[in-house]
Amino acid sequence: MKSQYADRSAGTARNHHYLSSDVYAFMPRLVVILGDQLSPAISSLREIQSDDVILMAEVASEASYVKHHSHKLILIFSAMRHFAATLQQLEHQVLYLQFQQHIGSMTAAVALALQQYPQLRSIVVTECGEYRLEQEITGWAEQFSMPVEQLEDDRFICSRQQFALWAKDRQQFRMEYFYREMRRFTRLLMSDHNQPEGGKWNFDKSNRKSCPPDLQQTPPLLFKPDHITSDVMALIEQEFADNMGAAASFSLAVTGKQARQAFLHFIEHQLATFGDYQDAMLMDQPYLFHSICSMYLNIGLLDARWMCQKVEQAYLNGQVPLNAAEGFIRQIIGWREFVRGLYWLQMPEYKTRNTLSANRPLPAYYWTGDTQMRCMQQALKSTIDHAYSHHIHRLMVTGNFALLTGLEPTEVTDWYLAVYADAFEWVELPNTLGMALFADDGVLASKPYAASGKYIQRMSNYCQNCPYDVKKSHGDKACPFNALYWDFLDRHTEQLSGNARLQLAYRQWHNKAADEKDAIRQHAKQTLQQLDHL
Ligand code: DLZ
Ligand code: SF4
Repeated sequence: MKSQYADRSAGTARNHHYLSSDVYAFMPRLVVILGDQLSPAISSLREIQSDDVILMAEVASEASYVKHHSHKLILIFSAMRHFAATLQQLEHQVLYLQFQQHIGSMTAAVALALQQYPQLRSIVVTECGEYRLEQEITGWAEQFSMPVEQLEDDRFICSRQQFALWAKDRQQFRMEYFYREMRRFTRLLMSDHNQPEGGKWNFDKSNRKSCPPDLQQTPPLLFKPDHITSDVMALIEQEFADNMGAAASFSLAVTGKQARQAFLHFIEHQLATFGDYQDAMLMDQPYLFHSICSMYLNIGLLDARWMCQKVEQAYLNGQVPLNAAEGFIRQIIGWREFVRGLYWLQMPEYKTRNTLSANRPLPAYYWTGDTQMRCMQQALKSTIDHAYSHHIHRLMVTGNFALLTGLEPTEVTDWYLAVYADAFEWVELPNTLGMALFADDGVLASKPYAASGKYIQRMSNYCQNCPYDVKKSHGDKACPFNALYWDFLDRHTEQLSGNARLQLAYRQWHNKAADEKDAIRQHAKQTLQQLDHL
């Protein structure tokens, strides 16, 4: 099966809406590579010439715009250092500025580079992943009086412009329709007659089994730190002592080669089972059958097309079932591309949204994990220990709790951006503000992902290990999620009761006896008052 997108990845993608002039084509350039652009085939490196200088810099502003988890900092700095070493081996001129050199920002790093190499005449960078930094980069042309070329980031399959075209004239953006177009475009899991493999586009309903606690699991491939990583671990331990996470337990991949090994290990040992148990949660099993590769993909150590082709091959070879292959590919060419498109389409206004007027501060235990609620404690423990928790922890436990309790969106989104090794704003913001908090008035999700303890009970074995009682909605030791869920619906009746997908839930609420409703409201009120002490 030939994929049409494979050809596109081999071409060059030059984004002409920024300054670009042939006059500068033969003059030495400063090529800036950011910490999440560690891909040998990235557009900014594709036409590199011998007298160009590559700049990579560990800078204070990027390392502290949120209080990043220490593993995220180690991952990015160590992977940057390994990538720079590879570029140097390929005999490129690389100016690498380490954190110890106290460079304040990417702009300060560029200023230093231009001072050190006065022969440079223009700046080239692949478009970055956050609006905040894009604004900074856009100021360079004026500040340094030279052309700045921002190239398309064609590591993504759908460009920002293509997404805008898709979105034009649509009232609603639904991932499912976007995903179908991406399947047709990439030809992944498509029959020769342009029909989806297995006769269905989406096997989501076959991805929701709860997991037997004794099911055999193979852990993900982890890596012993080499001397470069060990140096970075010591640096982060010293300079970011207050940040979440123990630097000493860092064991992620830091090179493309390691990341590919980790992904192939996932295909061999976990993917077949991943399909069924994508949404399951188990006590002290943070990984289950997930790939733990999103952080590698998002900093450029893995290539999305390569990953999808490997997964498709595993299906075609009979190694994994269709619900697993389709479920994985949907995450990459569906959700991942979709949220990125929406982010750029709607920034900067998107970040200011707060549809449900949520205004409560984030409870302290989001940073410490110190809570009695077993589900929250497990999701937070995984976050603190590994800078990782899987999508159902993020959406249906910590995210659901933030939605039900009305936590202020910026506090929540800054937290997600800080604590996950794979979090960059293009992916984190739509997932948190839109999907988890429903703060964007349904642009991303067709209904709020609000759920009571019943959902968590169905998908995990947490409730049987929890001091709260999942069967109770009020009274002593009642599961906080239950009263909060009904109270959430009640509080937002005006805004949400018209939503077609919430009709059943509202009917159930209205059918409750008046004194039961009052007891639930009262319990929710108390719970909200004690939010920091649950
Ligand atoms: C996230 C991050 C961190 C922590 N540190 C750096 C850094 O020191 N230097 C750098 O070039 N990039 C870093 N990054 C990644 C950038 O913040 C990233 O490019 C933006 O988040 C936009 O995608
Ligand atoms: Fe979470 Fe409630 Fe279950 Fe406890 S009983 S684990 S708080 S859902």
